Amino acid sequence: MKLYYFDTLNPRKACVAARYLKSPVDFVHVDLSKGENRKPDFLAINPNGKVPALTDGDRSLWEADAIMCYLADKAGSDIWPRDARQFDVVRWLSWNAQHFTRHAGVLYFEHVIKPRFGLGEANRPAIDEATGHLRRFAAVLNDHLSTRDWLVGDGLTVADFATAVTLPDADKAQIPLVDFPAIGRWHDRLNQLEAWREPFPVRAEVAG
Ligand SMILES: N[C@@H](CCC(=O)N[C@@H](CS)C(=O)NCC(=O)O)C(=O)O
Repeated sequence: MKLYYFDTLNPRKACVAARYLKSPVDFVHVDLSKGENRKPDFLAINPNGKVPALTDGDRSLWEADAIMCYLADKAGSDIWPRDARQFDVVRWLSWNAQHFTRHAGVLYFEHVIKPRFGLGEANRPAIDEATGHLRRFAAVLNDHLSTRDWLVGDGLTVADFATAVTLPDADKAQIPLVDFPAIGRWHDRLNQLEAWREPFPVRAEVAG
């Protein structure tokens, strides 16, 4: 299998899952800053021109959440449970995409991606709007996590990887977590996983 990635938010989920599962993938760096994601070879794998993407023989798969589930299924891992917990995992994946990371992602884009790639000044109205929405949904997440260690059942699932994906950059992205201590404790638990702390391969030219 080949996992196409760049060291940004959505590929992070797929790379964490691959590392955690010790999936037999070759990591392929796609440099978004050089437009490698818009080249015909890559568009043949993902017509959206976005990372992550996975190939497994003739099969190609895109969307980070789907890739996490695919890798977990292939590994026979319980982070993609095969019982009624699966509905809860899908619920949190969906909720996260539509609500939590939807707004946290705006803050990540404005405060992390824009300065990193020289994309101009932060958009203050967009930040204020995202912060307001985020507070509302962070309260739901915090409440849920105040009585449990993980989002679904009593074990780690891909829903945790997906929903927490902005948290490693929470300070830089100015994601307001100070009022949500259960989210902080949950992220501390994820930080105990090496795959979570170090999701991306060390690249020779970067390592020097
Ligand atoms: N819904 C997609 C989003 C993927 C995505 O937006 N990837 C970004 C990097 S974090 C990207 O490739 N952006 C390049 C572009 O849109 O040109 C997923 O979950 O995988």
